[in-house]
Amino acid sequence: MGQSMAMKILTQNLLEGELKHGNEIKIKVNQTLTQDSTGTMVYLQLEKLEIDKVKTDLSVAYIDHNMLQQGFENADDHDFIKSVAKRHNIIFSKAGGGICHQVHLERFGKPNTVLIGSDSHTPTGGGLGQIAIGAGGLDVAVAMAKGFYNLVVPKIYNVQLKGKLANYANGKDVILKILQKLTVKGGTGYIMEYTGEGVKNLSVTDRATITNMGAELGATTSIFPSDERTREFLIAQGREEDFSPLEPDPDAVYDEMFEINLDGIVPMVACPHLPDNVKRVSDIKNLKVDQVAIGSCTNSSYTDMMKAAKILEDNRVHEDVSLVISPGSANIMRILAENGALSTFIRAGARILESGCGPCIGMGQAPKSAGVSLRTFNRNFKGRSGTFDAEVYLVSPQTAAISAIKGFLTTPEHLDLDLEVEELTSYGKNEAYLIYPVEEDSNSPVVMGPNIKEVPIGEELGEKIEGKIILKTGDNITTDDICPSNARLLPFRSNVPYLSNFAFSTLTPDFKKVAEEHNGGIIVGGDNYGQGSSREHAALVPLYLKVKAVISKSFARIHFANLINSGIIPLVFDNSEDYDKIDFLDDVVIPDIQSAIKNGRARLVNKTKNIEINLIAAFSERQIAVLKMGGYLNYVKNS
Ligand code: MIC
Ligand code: SF4
Repeated sequence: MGQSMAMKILTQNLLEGELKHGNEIKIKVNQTLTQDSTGTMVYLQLEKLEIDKVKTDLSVAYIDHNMLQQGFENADDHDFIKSVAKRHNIIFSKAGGGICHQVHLERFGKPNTVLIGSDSHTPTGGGLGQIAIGAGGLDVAVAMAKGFYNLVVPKIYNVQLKGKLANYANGKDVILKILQKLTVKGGTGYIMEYTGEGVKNLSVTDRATITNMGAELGATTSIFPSDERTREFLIAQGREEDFSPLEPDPDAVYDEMFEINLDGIVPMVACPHLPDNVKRVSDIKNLKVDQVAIGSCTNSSYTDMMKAAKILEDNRVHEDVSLVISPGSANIMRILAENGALSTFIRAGARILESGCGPCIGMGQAPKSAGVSLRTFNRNFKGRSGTFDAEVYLVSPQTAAISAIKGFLTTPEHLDLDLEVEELTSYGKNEAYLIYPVEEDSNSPVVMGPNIKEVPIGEELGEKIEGKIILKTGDNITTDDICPSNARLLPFRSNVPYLSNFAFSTLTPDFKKVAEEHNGGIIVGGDNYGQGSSREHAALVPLYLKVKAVISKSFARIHFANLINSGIIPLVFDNSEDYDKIDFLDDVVIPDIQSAIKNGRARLVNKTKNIEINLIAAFSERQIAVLKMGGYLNYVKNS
C-alpha cells in the first residue's frame, strides 16, 4: 500500500507506537521553534527539566510578538529567553529579525524533517515539505529536552491541485476558498496534503501561505511536496544542501479527497469574525475601509510585498485609509530597501512597521472605534485587533493594496495591471539578527526580570471531581477568549496570576470572581472549544483559578493537549444534546474519576437537576498517567 508524504516522514521519525489513525505515537523531533509570547513559559518549563543541551538538530528562539516595549516587561522577557537559549545551544533571533515562521522558512526549514513549534502557525513549514506541528509550550520544552513529541495519528486529507493561479490571485485566496468549504473545524483530526500537477505552479511562499492557514481549519498540519521549486527556493536562500525530494507514492492512500482548480480561484475575503466566514470580494459592494495592514506570517514574503508594491507604485493611499506594512523578515525588509520598493511604499503614504507580528496580535495599530480593517493576516476574531467593535476582514496582499488606494474593498481582478513578480534567484542573507550559541555560554546565568513569575503546577488527581459549573460557553470558543492577548496583556505572558484577571473577559466580566467564590469548578463548552492559538496560558490560567475539568461537545487539538498537560481533564459529551442539561452554577460531581479516565467513560451527576449525563473520557495510557500526576511537567520529571 503506497504512502502519503505525511506518512513517509512519520514512518521515518517513528520512535514508539503503531502508525494507525487514532493511536498515540512518539516521534523524533528534528527542529523546534519558539516565539516570545509563548516562549517565556517554554523556557521556564525547560529550566525545570534541568537539561544541558537540547536534543534536537536545531532549535531557534524567535522574538517577534511582544515588541512594543512600553514598559520593562517585554524587554525583560527577551533577555530571559536569550539567556536560556545561550545555555542550551539554541539559536536566538533578536527582535526585528522577523516573524518566526517566515524566518524559519527562509533560514532553517528543511524538507523531510519534523518541526515542533510553540505557535499554532508552525505548519507554515509544510510549504517546504516539512511535518511542522504547532504545540503547547510544555510539549516544545519536552521536545527540546528529550527529542520527542507525542502525537495522535491524524487522518490524511488530500487536496489535489490543478491549473495555475491568475496573477491577481494568491495562495491566500486558495486557503480562504478551502476554509469556506471545510470551516474552522473541518480539518480537525487531519493532515492536509496537497498534491497534483497544480503544485508546481505555486511558489514555496504561496504554498506556505496555504499551510500556514491550515491552522485555521483546525488541521494538525498541512504539507506540500518538496520538488524543483523547493530546490530553487533553497538555492536562492543559499542552502541547497538542505534540499531533499518528497512526493507521495503513486498509489498513496488517503482518507478524504477533493480537487481545486487554481485557474478558477478569484479574490476571496473572510468577513468578521471568523476565518471561515468567506465570500468573494466581488460580492461585497461599497465597504468603506479605514485601515489596511499588509504583513503577518501568512502573507509577508518577498513576492507578497512586491505584489503590493507594484500596485502602490505611483499611487497614493486613500486619504481616509491608514496603510501599515510589516515585511516578514529583516532580510526581506533589506531587499525592499535596496530594490526601491520601500520607497514606493513610503511615497504612496504607507506606515512602515518593523518585521514582526505587530497588529496581527494587537500589538499596536488598533483600528478606530467600529473601524473596518482589511488585513492580510490569518485571524479576525472579535477584539483581537485591540478594538472590540472593529470589523476585521482577511484578504490577500493584492486585494489589500488596491483597496488601500481606492478606500473601499475591491480587487485588482478586472484592472489592467502588471502583477507579475519574478522570484529571486538569490535572497542573500541577513545574519545580523541571529545569535548562534557557543560552547563557553553553556554555564552563563539565567536572567529573570521581576515580572517573570513561577509556572503554576497541577496536583495529583483525587477520587472524584466536584464543584459548580462556573462558565457555560457556545461553539468555537477561541484561546483568545480564554486568555485574551493584546498590547496591554501580552507583556504579562510570564505572569499567569496577572493574566488570570482577564480570563474569558471577551465573554464575561467576572469569571475570576466566580471561580474564586467557588474555589474553582468546571467549565462547559460547545463545539471546537479552544480553537486558535497554541497558547498554553489558556490552560495555565484556568489551572491557576482551580478549574478541574472542561466538558465540551468537541475540542481543538492543541488546547485539548494543553489541558491534559496542565492536569485539567477534558471530557466530551457522549450525546451532544446533553449540553442543554447543564447550566451555569449547577452543582455537579463526577464520581470515581480515576477509573473513569482508565475506562474511557465518565458519569456526571448534576445534583441541581437530579440527572446523570454520560461523558467520554478517552485518553492514551500516557495521558492517563499525566492526568493522574496532575500534569505533564510532574510526569516528565518523574519518568
Ligand atoms: C496567534 O497568532 O494567535 C499567536 C499569538 O501567534 C499564538 C501564540 C500566542 O498566543 O502566543 C498562536 O498562534 O499560537
Ligand atoms: Fe504572529 Fe500573527 Fe503569525 Fe501569530 S498569526 S505568529 S501573531 S503574525
